[in-house]
Amino acid sequence: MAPERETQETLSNLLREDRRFEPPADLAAAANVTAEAYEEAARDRLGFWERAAERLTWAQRWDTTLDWQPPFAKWFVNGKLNVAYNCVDRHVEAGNGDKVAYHWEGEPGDSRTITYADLQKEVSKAANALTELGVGKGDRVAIYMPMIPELPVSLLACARIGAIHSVVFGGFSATALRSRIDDADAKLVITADGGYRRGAPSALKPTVDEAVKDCESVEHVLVVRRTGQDVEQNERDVWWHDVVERQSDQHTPEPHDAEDPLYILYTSGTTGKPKGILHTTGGYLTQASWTHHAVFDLKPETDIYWCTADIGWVTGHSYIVYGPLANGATSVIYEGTPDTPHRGRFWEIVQKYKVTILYTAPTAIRTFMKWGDDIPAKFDMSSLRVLGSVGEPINPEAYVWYRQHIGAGRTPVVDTWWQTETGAIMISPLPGITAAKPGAAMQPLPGIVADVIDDQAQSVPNGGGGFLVVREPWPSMLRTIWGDDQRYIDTYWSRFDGFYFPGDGAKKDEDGDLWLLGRVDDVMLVSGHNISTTEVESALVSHPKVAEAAVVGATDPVTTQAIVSFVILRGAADEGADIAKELRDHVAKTLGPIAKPRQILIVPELPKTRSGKIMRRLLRDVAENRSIGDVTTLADSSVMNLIAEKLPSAA
Ligand code: 6R9
Repeated sequence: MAPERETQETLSNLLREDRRFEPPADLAAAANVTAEAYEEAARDRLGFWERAAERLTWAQRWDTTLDWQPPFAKWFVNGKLNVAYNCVDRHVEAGNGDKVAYHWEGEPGDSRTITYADLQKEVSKAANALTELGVGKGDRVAIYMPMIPELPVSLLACARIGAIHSVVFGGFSATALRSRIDDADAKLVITADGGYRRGAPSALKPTVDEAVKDCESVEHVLVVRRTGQDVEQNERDVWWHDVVERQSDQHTPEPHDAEDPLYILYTSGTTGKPKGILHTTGGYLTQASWTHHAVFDLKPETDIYWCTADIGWVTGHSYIVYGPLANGATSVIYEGTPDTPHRGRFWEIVQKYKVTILYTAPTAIRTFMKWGDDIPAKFDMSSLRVLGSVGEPINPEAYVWYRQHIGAGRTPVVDTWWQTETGAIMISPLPGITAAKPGAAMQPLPGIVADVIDDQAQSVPNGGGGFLVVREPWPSMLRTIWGDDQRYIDTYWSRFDGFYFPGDGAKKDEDGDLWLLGRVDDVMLVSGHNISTTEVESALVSHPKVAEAAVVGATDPVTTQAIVSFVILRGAADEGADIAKELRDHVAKTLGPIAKPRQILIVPELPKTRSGKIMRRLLRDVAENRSIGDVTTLADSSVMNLIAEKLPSAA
């Protein structure tokens, strides 16, 4: 047997999952999108995206739908539209000015209700202020803010005047912020004195002060007062309440070209300098809004939608700001953490606003599992009708727990695969159509052509595993890496000629449905078998005592790599003397002896990026007794010490 074949079979034969969840009949009967959408898109892919684009309001219709000079795409060529007009003004003009755009919930318990008419005024004032500060079309604006209403207002104000925003997550250091300001040559930084996190004000302004020191491109720093903390007043600083509040609340949005840049968002990747992912106007908004309408079955008149991500990540850009607003949705925005002031905070918010659609991440779901079933059980969450997941592969056990304990066993769960680079959801079940399998992203959305290929770039048969690729351009695809076309080509389009390679492994099951297996860099090689970290982690999480698990391959003289697992136990679970043996045997029984971990370490926390993804690279350093590498993208750097302390008790 050739090694590649063996690889595929190993990948495909590990985890077996037979559970299926049919869509609820009432949801299916009234769904926004029916199975015909797949046929329609298969017959005429570009026509399908044209109809999706027609959901938006264009000042001038495009003349060519797609201009594809691989790997550079232009969508809706010569079309003109204004993103802020589409997200705000057109809803007011349609008579929906009194409709709530955002129910904003501050961490300390303060709240604000912002209607579409309010948003139109706020965005207009902010757009006028940006103009007064000398920001014009094509200029870059760095935004470093807590999750307060002025954050989406800032994005929309930039979009309105055609300035390019670059949001930097509020947890990043001054060095990280500075390198992003420099790379984009930003003219303005918008920030706040601070935000609330874990029950206390957390300062942001000092980080900005440090970042912009001696930085020539930045002309002004616009500061929102949120916490009332003391801030240093520098020459370039201006207060939001001085400059924005006195502006006129009238502003005429100019149409921009469909291919004018909308934003840059930096993604760190695994190594090297952060990549400034560039998104443009018409195609991005088309796919962000269509996917939000389709994947969440959004009914703008009745739904209350809540995406728990931070706007600092792409999920917040596409599914808190642009998608939902383009669709006229009513959304919830929450400023703080899920455990402040108590571990039921999310469920209290669901109950308070009668949230119907909830979109969160596997890392959060596994944390809630760890905290215990009794917490969500205390709240009335009968309003929920669709649940979503994004950010990492969702382990089948976490999926089933989410459906059961948050969705009362009624709600479909959509596992949505996509990236900063893809701009919008690419692979996902559709809640009124798909009989979903826990842990599977299922099928590419209508209009998306994705596949799993082997290292010879051949499509793998059902039952096979390999590399996920996208075969055709899509409207919300990144256009390039800011200022570095060559890196764009090298990173995404060079591994397989003519295909976009996102860097993820995947398998096709016997029905041809897709299962994401994590980053290909994380795949382990054990005695000649490729084993995915995701599958071993899912096997561990399927044990009743386990809340979370991270698995890495550590160099081993006999087996090339050996599986080392880091495990967090569930709240009430008792370690017991033989827990390591119990878990090793459980993995062997679930996946087969080849996947049995050499070592199981019980740890209190796992190292995660600030967006909640497990950093296996650091765990590999631990497993191979190396000094620990670069921890600057880690959310909490003390975690590595907690893990190191656990090493002597290694099983
Ligand atoms: C939206 C977002 C992208 C990477 C991606 C993949 C992982 C995201 C996933 C998933 C399995 C899912 N990922 N969603 N893996 N199933 N449903 O997270 O963007 O921060 O750029 O990360 O996240 O590895 O390549 P981004």
